[in-house]
Amino acid sequence: MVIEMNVLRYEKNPIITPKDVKPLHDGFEVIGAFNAGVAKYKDETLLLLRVAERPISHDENIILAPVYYPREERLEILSFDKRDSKYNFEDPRLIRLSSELDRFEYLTSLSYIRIARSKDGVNFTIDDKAFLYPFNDYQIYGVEDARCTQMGDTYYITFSSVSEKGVCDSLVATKDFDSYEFLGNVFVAENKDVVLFPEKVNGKYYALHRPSLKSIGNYDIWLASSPDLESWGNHKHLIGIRPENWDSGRVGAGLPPIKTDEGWLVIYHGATENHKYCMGAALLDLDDPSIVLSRSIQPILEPEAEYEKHGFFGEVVFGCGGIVEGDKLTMYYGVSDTSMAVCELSISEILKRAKNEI
Ligand code: MAN
Repeated sequence: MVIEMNVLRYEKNPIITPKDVKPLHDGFEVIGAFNAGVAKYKDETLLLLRVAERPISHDENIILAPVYYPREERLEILSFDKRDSKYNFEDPRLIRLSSELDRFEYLTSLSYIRIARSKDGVNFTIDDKAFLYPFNDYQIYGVEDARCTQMGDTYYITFSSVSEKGVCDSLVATKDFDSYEFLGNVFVAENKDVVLFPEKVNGKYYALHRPSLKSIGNYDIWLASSPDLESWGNHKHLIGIRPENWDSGRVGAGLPPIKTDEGWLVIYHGATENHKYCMGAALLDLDDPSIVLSRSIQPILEPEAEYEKHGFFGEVVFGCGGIVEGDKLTMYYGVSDTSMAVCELSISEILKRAKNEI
């Protein structure tokens, strides 16, 4: 018997919407403030928002694509005619060649990471400037989907860097959420959803990552370890897609793994082939995270509320971080590639679901 999970969605949801964010670029509109990494810093909750800005098109037949060249600090706006059959514009996020629908040529928005700060975890003030704005050649189409893992007084932030070279994963470290140190592109393209464990296991750092395979294999979660956070190896396949399930199309790590008495609790996203995104849970062995102890058959969160079902790209809940206090997980999650929402869940209940006891 499947018992409903107790998911307490906040009444104020969505807590941050594009309207709350002032565009950084003249002639642009903010179309998304979503998929935020989360940090507890001093007495504040910080959301590392993915802000997506799009050049405003004044002609309904014209689709624009922004590209930013950091070396020259130059923003270029490319223009495409919707009637040009060489291109396909069906997915609002992308511009694709009609002859190659399994890849994209350009994105219709430029994403960067901007910080929202709050003392109560619900009412946020958004910084006037970007925290992470494209700063190298691997990021000319933007930086996306930050995850933040605290170790001591240092916060490590992983994110996707997008360019014509592919989507790779980059790492920066900060102690003050003002400046940061770039530690490199830690996972080669094409890869997404890199999430660091909050402590070493048997003397090594660990990360979950998601290669996006093209010739054979699926969009599955892998595990890697590192002596120094910069060079990663010992890759192991960890959590695969499950045909006919809510995670049949792709899976990817969500929040930094949570240490519990029963194991590392991994809260990940899974999507169907039709791009409906839910969140689910798996449990890894504390001493050897390459051992999957169990995995939820049912999701822990799925798109149900209006703001989760409708938006720029609907039917998406996408959690990248949360705050744990005792048994309570306050999970912040992107909704419909548009806004941020928050809910409270019980860790012990998630563990039960991960073990398929509820
Ligand atoms: C996917 C989506 C987009 C994202 C691109 C590049 O198509 O997640 O939102 O911009 O990949 O990462």
